[in-house]
Amino acid sequence: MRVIRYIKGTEKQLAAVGQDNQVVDLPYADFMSLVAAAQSNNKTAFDIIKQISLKTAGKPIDSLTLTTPIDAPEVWASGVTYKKSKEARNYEATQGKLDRETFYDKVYDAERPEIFFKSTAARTVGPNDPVYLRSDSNWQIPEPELGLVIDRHGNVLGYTIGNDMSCRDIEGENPLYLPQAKVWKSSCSIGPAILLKEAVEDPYELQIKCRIFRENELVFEGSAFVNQLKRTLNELVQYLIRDNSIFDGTVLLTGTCVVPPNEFTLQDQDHIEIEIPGIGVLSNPVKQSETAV
Ligand code: DO4
Ligand code: MG
Repeated sequence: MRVIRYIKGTEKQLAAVGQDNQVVDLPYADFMSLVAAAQSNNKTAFDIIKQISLKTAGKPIDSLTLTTPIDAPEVWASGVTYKKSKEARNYEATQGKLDRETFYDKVYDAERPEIFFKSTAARTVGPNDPVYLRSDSNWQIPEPELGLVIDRHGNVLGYTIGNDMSCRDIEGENPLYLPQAKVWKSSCSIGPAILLKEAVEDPYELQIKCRIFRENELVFEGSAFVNQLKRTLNELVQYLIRDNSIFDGTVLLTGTCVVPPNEFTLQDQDHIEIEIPGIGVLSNPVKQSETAV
């Protein structure tokens, strides 16, 4: 069972999507209101949706204009949680020489994970919105990641897809540039749905796929499973919430495990698709930012 939002007139309408891709409107302002209503009745969001869906006829999801499933007040991200990411970061940091131990080797093995601030609601885009390229980077990639939707206590409420757009040259020049390599206008995309926690038997079995198209040709395709993660999802959440103020509906991205080849960089008008079967396909065109440097 998934939760989406779509554009209805001038509003964002919360809705549930069943296995048959039929959409039923939900009488709640947003995802956290649904969760709060469920909790005040000692139920889960899954129970409430099941009741409503049984009584209501659905409409096909393809007929709707989807938007972010939640206005996540903050998006945080985890780094170097997969071997593939460690290898890619080492390539950036050593200019391909791979001749020394780096901070990335150390953080991959350390007890404390890398957790960084990624985005705010205003910088985060949803399905079919453009993600932007920085004007001062020549080496940019999407980072397809599993996103955890959590409440203020760190309880996982559901799973979504995130794109942690990244500038490999800026981070590779100096890791202290990480905020600029990670955060700019429309550098984060989430959606298209929240797969309810109760609907997922084992999140480590989820598969993450990424496809990049240029002039309608497939120029990159890759996939991996969440079970390749070096750490547990709970460990990442526990480090995020430790001594921190976290807000209901925060999204924690869990790191990338699919990295395009080192010679690849995104271009204006490319098209990115990130798919997690069970959640859907997060599809975004790529747009060059117009700021001159
Ligand atoms: O230190 C860089 C961040 C790495 C990252 O975003 C990832 O592994 O997904
Ligand atoms: Mg990342």
